[in-house]
Amino acid sequence: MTATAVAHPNIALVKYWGKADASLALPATGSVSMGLDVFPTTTSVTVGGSAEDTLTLNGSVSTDGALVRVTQFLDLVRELAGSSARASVVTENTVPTGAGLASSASGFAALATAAAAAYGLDLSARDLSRLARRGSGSATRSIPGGVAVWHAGDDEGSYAEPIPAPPMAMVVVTIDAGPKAIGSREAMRRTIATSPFYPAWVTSTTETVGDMLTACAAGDFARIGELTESNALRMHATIEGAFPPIRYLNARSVAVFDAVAELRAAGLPAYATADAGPNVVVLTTPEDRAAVATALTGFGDVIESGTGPGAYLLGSEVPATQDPEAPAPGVVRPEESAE
Ligand code: 2P0
Repeated sequence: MTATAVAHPNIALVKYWGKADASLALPATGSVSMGLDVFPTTTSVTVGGSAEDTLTLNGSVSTDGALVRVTQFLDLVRELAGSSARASVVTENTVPTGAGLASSASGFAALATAAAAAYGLDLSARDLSRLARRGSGSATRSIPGGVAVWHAGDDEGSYAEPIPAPPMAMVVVTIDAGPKAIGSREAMRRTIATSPFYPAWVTSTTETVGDMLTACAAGDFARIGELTESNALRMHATIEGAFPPIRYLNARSVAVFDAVAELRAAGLPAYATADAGPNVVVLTTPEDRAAVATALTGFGDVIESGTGPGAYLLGSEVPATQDPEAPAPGVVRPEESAE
């Protein structure tokens, strides 16, 4: 059985930074995001036909930590499905991997959607979001797409769902598409263990989630924007308070924050945010996205995005052959790609 799914990244307006329970991937606070309509990840999962799980990422066979993480995730799916069959996973990721643009969000949302279908699970949107959470926290929010809240809570209660919000757009300013120096998982651990600001981050972010839900329901774009920029800077301040310190923003990132403040002063609705890397994402309105993108050309590679869809299945197919030794459609076996 093969199933193929597509998912998009999301950018948090109120950030997730820190776990309450690492084994269940429960966040310390809620978070709110906007799903993008650019940088999709397409993932096919074929169950059976191989003795071990395999992962082909952008045409290259993976044998490293990425495969370990995928296998651990598939173990959860197998447990739910009562299956011991191994799977071949083929994924095409158009997000700059590891650059702090949430490649794990679209990646695990697409994997959860495809794997659930391929293993024959019939999950509600809520349960699919809970499943994606176990792969990567931010993937929870890429299941609904759109503007979504991810609830803190226990295993049952920690899922993402869509919320009403005014029309919004984003402009992604890619300053550096290379892998970041320290992954967000390790950086979160270090922040919790050593940043004296972390308890205040948890308290203030819990409040900000409530304020953001109110602003979204009211359609108050300016309030959404100011909460977004403030919460991003609070997250970075908290991270910078770790020991040894972690600093994701560089001088060019800060220059974009300054340029966005100037755009605002000139009357454009624009608010900056940044995740675990130097790239800056600017929240704006659909009417103003082109003007914002034009103004920021020169700071980096500039890409406009509207509000994107939730994760979806492209369709399921039963492989033409039932021969367990035959390669599944579209799957590159390790021996075939060795050249
Ligand atoms: C977010 N980030 O809310 C925050 C803001 C990065 C900065 O979620 O350990 O890759 O897999 O749960 O989801 C990145 O963290 O971490 C992230 P895990 P994830 O988008």
